[in-house]
Amino acid sequence: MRRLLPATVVLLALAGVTAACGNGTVGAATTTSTSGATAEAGSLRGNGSAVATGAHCGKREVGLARRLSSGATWRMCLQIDAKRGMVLREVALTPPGGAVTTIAHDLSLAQLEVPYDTGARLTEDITSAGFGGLKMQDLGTKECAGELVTLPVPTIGDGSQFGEIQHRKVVCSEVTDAGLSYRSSESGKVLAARKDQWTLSTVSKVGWYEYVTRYTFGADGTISPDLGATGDLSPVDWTASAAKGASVGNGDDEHAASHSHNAVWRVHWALGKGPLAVEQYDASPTGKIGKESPLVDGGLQRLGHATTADRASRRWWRVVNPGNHNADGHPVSYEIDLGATDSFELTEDRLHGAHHGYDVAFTNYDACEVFATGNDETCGDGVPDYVAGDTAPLTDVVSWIAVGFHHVPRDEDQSPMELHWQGFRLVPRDLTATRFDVPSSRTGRNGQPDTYEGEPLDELTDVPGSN
Ligand SMILES: [Cu+2]
Repeated sequence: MRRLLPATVVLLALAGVTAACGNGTVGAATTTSTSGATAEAGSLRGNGSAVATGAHCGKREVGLARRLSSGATWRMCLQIDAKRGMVLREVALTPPGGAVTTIAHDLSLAQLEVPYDTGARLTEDITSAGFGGLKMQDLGTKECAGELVTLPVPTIGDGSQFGEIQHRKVVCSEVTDAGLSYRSSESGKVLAARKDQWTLSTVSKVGWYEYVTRYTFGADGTISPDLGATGDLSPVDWTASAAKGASVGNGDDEHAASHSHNAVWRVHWALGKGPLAVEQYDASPTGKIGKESPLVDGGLQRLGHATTADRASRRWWRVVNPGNHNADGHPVSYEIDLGATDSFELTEDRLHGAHHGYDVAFTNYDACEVFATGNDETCGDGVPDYVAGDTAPLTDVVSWIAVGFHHVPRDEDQSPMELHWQGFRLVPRDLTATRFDVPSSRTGRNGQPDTYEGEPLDELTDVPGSN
């Protein structure tokens, strides 16, 4: 189990949710620690000092905020949607000493498709079953070593029009140790620091599987969306074919069917105010060798219109605000880091005539475009339709991020199944001119230095062990 940090930062706050809302049933939001204490709403207490959250949350939302080890503060509004499950809204980050910046207007899962390799089953767990409503599980001390947050859980949509709203402890909020933040030794002195992170998670039981929706907010400004799966293998998806599954019982006759967990997340970006842009970075070796190493040329290319894109070596994307610069004069951006993923083509897209999957797609925001497939709205069935129908320049950017896991069952999946994870990271790129928490001895270090360990650089061209 991860070590739980002392409550250096607590909090929970909220704005706009203290009044009754929803079907007139919502009371003030509270959180309850697993030790039974209830967090005080309305202020953020970091290191003993109260900080207003400044969140402006809507009806059926709860405002949350945390100050982390770097001194950065995250704040956001949280809601539970019957289909999408946990939805994060107006996610804002205040670097230490900096101004608050809204990073994303909206962040949630947009689909989870599970096609079985036997061809016998395809589930769309977001648009069919839904991660919210009765599928969303109450949590206790086993699932949550931090604080439990009570949220309105609507059974239909966002609860604004139909269904019931239950108030249940469905979100776990934990601040945990996140390991080493940096280490750098200079002139025999070691500078090193650890960091913490803030995690929000829910559990949704869909059939035999139980899915953990998890968002981790780093002290360095990174957002890590992840989907975990546990529960049990499908008891009805077994096959005689060794090519379509793996034997997890005694011998080699019966195979639990292999299948894919095709997850797509939707991020509606903000990055402050003003029109945004999307850029793809690529780098390739030129084929020439320099004095010691191959020459590589790389650069950013603007993706001017809605598009899908695929992973490639040395390729990444960023969403950038060309009108919002950091103190170094660089436009503020966030990088989409897919990490390890099994690329996929959504089966529903293929059935609808799309010929090509994607790892990431970019479109202009449209409130009607919510799900990656099965959207079932006049604006299109899914992402390929959105891209095809979106001819305006990309400025109000939504990214659709596809992260797949081809699950070949193994003996250890019985029983219950060990949690397996898939996800990606959103990493600040030039949000601030330097790292958030510059130690005092490194203050002013920005750009190529004149000296290293007191030596002029021109005497350092052949430092032993340098690279
Ligand atoms: Cu699986």
